[in-house]
Amino acid sequence: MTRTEVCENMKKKTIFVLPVICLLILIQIIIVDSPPYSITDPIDDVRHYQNTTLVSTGDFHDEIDIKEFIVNSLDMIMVFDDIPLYLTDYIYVMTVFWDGDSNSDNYTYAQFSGGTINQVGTYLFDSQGLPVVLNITPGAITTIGDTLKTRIPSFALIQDILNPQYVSVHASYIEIAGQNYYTDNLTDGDPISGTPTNGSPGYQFGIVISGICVLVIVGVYLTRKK
Ligand SMILES: [Ca+2]
Ligand SMILES: [Ca+2]
Repeated sequence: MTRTEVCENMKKKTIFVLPVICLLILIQIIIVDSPPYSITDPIDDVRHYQNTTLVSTGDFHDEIDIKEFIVNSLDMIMVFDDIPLYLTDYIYVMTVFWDGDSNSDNYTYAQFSGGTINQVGTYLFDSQGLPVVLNITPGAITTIGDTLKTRIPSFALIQDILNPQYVSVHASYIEIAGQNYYTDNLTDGDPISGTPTNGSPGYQFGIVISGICVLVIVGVYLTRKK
């Protein structure tokens, strides 16, 4: 190969490689520069139930007192008044419904509880309601200071990740001895009367399922402790 041919070859390679490099840089810029989705919750608004009766609302168990919930292009983050605990009798749940078409029930569900359950899953469906992504990642949730953070499985496949359709996050502590139940939750979006995307049967079904999951966990704890 002559020197001229080598130069020509390099030029051709550059023509192909350069756009790819530019695209990668652009993706990085978009990920870094996009402002995250964030919702806030007051501090000292933890509800205290005894048996099933609401006793008071106030400054109880800072480790479940939600301050903020954040979604960036990669992660979901819950911020508390104190360090969240991966211990028996504690339950932390994050449920986020994503953008989709009229038949969508795309969502990510994360659970961190009891010192035994640490799991996050993303479930995405096509326009026929058939599953296209079912990505469950065990052990992905970590505590960092006063936060609980998890990478969102298949984040790159979620449309409009910084503009979720509906968010429901929840933290609770069960004190069996005194039949005390402490809980704080934060929601955003309307699960019933939102846009047509929000109102699909699958979407509401998903919310009911996540609610049932919490109830089942609480039931298991109460039964175990009797
Ligand atoms: Ca507090
Ligand atoms: Ca709170």
